[in-house]
Amino acid sequence: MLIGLVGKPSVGKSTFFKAATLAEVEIASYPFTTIKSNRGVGYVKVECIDKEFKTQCNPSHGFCINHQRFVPIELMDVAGLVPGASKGKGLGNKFLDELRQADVFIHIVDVSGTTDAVGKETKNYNPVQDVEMLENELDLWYLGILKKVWTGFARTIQNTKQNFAKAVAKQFSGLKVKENDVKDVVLKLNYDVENPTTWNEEQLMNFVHELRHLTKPMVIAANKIDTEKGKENYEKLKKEFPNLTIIPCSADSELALREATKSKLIEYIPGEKNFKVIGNLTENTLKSTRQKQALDKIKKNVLDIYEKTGVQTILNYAVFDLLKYLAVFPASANKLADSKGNILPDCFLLPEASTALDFAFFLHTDFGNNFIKAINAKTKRVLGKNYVLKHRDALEIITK
Ligand SMILES: Nc1nc2c(ncn2[C@@H]2O[C@H](COP(=O)(O)OP(=O)(O)OP(=O)(O)O)[C@@H](O)[C@H]2O)c(=O)[nH]1
Ligand SMILES: [Mg+2]
Repeated sequence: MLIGLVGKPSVGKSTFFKAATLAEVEIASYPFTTIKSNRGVGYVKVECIDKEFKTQCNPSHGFCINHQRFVPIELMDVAGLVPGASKGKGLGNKFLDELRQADVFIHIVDVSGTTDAVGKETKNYNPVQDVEMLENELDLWYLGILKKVWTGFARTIQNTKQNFAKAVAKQFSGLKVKENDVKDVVLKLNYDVENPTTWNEEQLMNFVHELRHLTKPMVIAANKIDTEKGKENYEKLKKEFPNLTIIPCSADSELALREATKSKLIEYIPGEKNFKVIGNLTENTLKSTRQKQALDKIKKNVLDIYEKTGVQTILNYAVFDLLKYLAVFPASANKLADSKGNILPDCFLLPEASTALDFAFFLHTDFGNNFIKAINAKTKRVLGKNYVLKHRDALEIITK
């Protein structure tokens, strides 16, 4: 699973990326700081099941603090997107191609009002237009891909009576578009799919718009909420786009908290409201006074008001609310450890509506092929192959 961070230049995409991954990437206040895309590992937070088993897990991927399990996911940070990007403006549409593989987008919007449409410093800028710009550019990007082939494509479908959904899914397969996605869009729009040559420009645009919405769902991070105009602009966004999910965010604060945690200055669990000062920060030196002042500011301007920095909330929202993934643990009721003695070493993310058999195949083809039954490790109940997995399920697969 890949999460793409998108937005105009200078909004804090790389800051968000660094806060989530702690990878070394360049961050600066001028536009187009990022040219080459960055990929890294971030985490979604799941309430670990080890607590229910009265034990402490040893994850082989990710980590677990206070029974909060952090499960790895992949993130991608790309160059800033400016008006006209789909036609090659700014750094053009090359990097849009890199976003093809993303399953979901986080649109980072700068609510400080201090960066203009192309990411340059300004004052009193209204970020509402940034949301419209990005949505429009993404639609135009999809439209470009379809239009490149449309005339011949539509004619062939019509003449050879091909299945429309199948043909479009093939054309957009690089964008992870599935046949069922196209079917859903067609059903909603009710266009004549047997005669696609009759579609006009508006119909094509509506079609790609719906397809993009469905196949690249998006959440908005109202970033730089810690700034003077942050709250005001965040409220503006919410009023203008009541149907979008907009989550207040301070990527910069999350980065500071995670770095301070890494340096053992504080104890902080990503996504929580509080942190605890430890280590050298208790000393009475100039450096530690400054660091403490910075942390106090984060507490006062972000945590006390919004209860969290937003970074973890947004990642979780993208994976569990938009993509509806499920976290599933391989485990048996009597034995939670693997052969090396690691307790509950794995936690996997599976797509919505996955079954016990899907899980078996996910673990190993042999498990799938030789599946007899599954056992719910929490209840010890026997489950058949069609059992639909639930979030935080723990399952043992019994094979022939
Ligand atoms: N106040 C505040 N500043 C932030 C926040 N997040 C990022 N910034 C600042 O915004 C500026 C741009 O940050 P970047 O992360 O480089 O932005 P970007 O979107 O990756 O920019 P490009 O790579 O140029 O597209 C930097 O000066 C950051 O320190 C935040 O939450 N609050
Ligand atoms: Mg950047």
